[in-house]
Amino acid sequence: MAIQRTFSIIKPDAVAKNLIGAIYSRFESAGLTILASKMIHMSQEQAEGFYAEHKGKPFFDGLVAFMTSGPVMVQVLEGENAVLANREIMGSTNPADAARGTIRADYATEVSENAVHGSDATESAAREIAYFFTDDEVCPRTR
Ligand code: DAT
Ligand code: MG
Repeated sequence: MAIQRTFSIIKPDAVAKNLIGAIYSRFESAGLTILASKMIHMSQEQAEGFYAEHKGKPFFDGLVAFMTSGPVMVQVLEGENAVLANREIMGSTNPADAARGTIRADYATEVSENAVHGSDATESAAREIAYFFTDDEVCPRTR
């Protein structure tokens, strides 16, 4: 195992439900350290670019509409095996399939509005972090 960084979004549904603090608490309790964080309201172009891998799928337009429907929190998380660790605490894409106690099981009900995003690999994590953060916005712990 190694220390990794991953990229996370608290999606518009969870922000609207005032769940930012509850979800940040899940990250920290799981040993994931927040190295960067900001609230943004994504433009259509930003959301389309972020989800480019899904362009052409039947849910793409709805996904972009949802992700631009309200503000989101974007963050960089760091920790042991962070990519997988974050995916584990998120739960399955469809909240109906998500394991008990995961973020999606507890805070989402629809596959189309599933509370959080998390990178699926170290390569996508690096790309996604660079998509939303400059190097000087990411603050490694010094103590
Ligand atoms: P994940 O977010 O778990 O990585 P994904 O990359 O397959 O899942 O899909 C990205 C997002 O697209 C997902 O969080 C919600 C939406 N999505 C995926 N499959 C969907 C579907 N069948 N219907 C509606 N939205 C879907
Ligand atoms: Mg994905």
